[in-house]
Amino acid sequence: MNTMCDIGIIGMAVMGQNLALNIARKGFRVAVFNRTQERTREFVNTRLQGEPIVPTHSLEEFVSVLGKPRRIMLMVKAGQAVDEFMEALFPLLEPGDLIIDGGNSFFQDTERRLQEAEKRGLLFLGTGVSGGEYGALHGPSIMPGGHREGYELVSEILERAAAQVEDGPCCSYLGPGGSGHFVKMVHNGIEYAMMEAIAEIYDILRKIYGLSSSAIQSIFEEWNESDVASYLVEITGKILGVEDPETKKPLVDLILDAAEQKGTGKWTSQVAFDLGVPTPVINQAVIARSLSSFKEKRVLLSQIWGRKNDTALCFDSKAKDALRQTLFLSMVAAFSEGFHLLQVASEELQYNLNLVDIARIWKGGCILRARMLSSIQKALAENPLLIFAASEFTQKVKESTKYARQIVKTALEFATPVPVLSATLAYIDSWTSASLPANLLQAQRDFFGAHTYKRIDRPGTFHTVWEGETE
Ligand code: 2AM
Repeated sequence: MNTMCDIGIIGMAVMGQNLALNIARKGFRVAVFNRTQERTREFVNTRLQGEPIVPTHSLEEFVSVLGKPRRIMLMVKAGQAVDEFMEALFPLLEPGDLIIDGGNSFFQDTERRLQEAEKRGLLFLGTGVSGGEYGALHGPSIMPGGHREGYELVSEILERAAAQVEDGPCCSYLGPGGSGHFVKMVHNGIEYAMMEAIAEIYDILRKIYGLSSSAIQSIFEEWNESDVASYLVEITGKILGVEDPETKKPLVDLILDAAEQKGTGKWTSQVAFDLGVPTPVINQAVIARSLSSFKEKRVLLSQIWGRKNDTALCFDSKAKDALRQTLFLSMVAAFSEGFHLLQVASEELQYNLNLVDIARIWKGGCILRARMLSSIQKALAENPLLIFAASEFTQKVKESTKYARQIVKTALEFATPVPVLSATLAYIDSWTSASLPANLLQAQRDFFGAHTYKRIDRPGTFHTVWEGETE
């Protein structure tokens, strides 16, 4: 019997442990290593139930138990830890061996690491893994990019470990270079937007309609059987039903309203700016998290402003339907922005991405999984300018827009901030406006900076002396 391991995983925090268990339960032999040995020991003592997992205590031992070509997956903190492990592994590996970075690395770091691996004749994959701890154990969505020959060495392992949906495993080779981590970054940007859209709807329900957490829980449970059915809507319903064991109050009511972030949403916005792709819905979600973190200052200002939270509106099925349609619209807008960004990146960075396949691997395992992804697959197959404008969506989006206007108007009247819901409308309204006020912007630019402008009635570039003499 061959006792060499099929794959090795470095990093035994929960994601690494769960992925190791998942892969081992599919019948592969897995070597594991962690910088701090105690973590490996604890994993072996508390979680193994006869799975073919081989704990190792030094990198040399780890490498020595791997079958060749060696396949090594790093599940360590993004940043320096990845570089340190790569440096330490280089002298122990041989040409043709594969390193996979399964953390949330920035795609440009992945491009650099791929070059470094290539210089040594090694193969490299930068791989997004989404689905959190549960997904890692039961089947995540896996987004690998980098050397195709590298993917071929692990395709069977990764595809069997991934979530399975009706049209295959949620894992597919995405493209060269840092494309896997790029796709994961955009996945997270869309995730920020969907989370904030849900949070804004929740805020309207509690502040403007005065509903309790348990009443809102029922609404999200009901919506999880509708066109907004998704993992994030599902967990929102579950969260709202959890009681604090001590106070017996809904736990969510006791959580400080100051969000944190690790940076993938911010990266999405930064890269979108760099590539000239408008992503206002995602941007507003990133800003909303930043603004929420200034809790003390907000409390102070709310006192100066004399803000009161009096509810006034009566909640009925019409309001509920309008809110669902508003959420649907924001979700479609977030996906539209994300796929637009992927489309542009695919050309600019020569990733040659298959967008339909990306929608497919997001259908299971990951945080973005949503019923609407089947429609998005169809929409993308049409190759539309933007998803919301594909024939699969136009009618429904037009209809939802009417409801979203009512909801945003109500929120504005009650001074309840809805940055993502309103950016959704601005995004769709801007894209569908033949005329925007940028003529005035061009005139202003030409006035103060002689930046010139173009005219609608004749070709050429023009400059005007707008006021007085130039000398
Ligand atoms: P540790 O258990 O030794 O801290 C998530 O933090 C994972 O990344 C853990 O397995 C952790 O190892 C590892 N990690 C974080 N920073 C690291 C570093 N600088 N070098 C090696 N491993 C690191």
